Amino acid sequence: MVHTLPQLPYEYNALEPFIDEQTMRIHHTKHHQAYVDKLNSALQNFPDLQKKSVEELLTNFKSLPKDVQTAVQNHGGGHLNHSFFWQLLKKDAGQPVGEIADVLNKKFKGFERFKEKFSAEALARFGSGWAWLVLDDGKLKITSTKNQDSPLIKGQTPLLGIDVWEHAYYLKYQNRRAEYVAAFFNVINWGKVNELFVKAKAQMPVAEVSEPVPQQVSEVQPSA
Ligand code: MN3
Repeated sequence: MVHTLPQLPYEYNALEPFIDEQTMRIHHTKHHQAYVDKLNSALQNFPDLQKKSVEELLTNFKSLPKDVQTAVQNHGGGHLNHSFFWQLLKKDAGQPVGEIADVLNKKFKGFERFKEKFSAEALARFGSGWAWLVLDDGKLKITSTKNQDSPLIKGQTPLLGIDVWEHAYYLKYQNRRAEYVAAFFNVINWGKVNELFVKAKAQMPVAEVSEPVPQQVSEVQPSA
């Protein structure tokens, strides 16, 4: 497949004043587009790999030919991370909703504590990278990655992520990453985060995020 730049589900100015229009426009049409183009070019000599989605490429990263691994890690990761990031942002976003709200409260002893820990992770990531909320072996975890490394490479399922490359905030916030991270909390699409959580939870044996269920036979019962 030829990888393409996904459209944003909102206007470039939708996230003002928290993330400015110019940053969104350049981030999407220049930075994200460059990851897409470089991924396509890296896969030119690998017809088998061209059939795979970027999720498949990253999930099976270790089985890829050595000479394409770095390109997939950087540009495949860049393409996937940004595609993910755009969906997680929303105009007029509110507080966490649904199951993820309960689980964050329980796990981090309140949403404010979660916010502190997630922000601290985003500030501690030295240089370029991302901070994440992931499901790792059924457990919620706050973590970060360098450059464009995707949590998928480590077998983790991302639920929320913040791009802390300077290109994501420099025009408006310059060196003030902490202000950008604080602003990010005004534009998180918690409905989407919850949807990802519910989907990921259904696909894995969950140790921590739900009470143990003796036998999950009820899952296969028809609903009507
Ligand atoms: Mn970026």
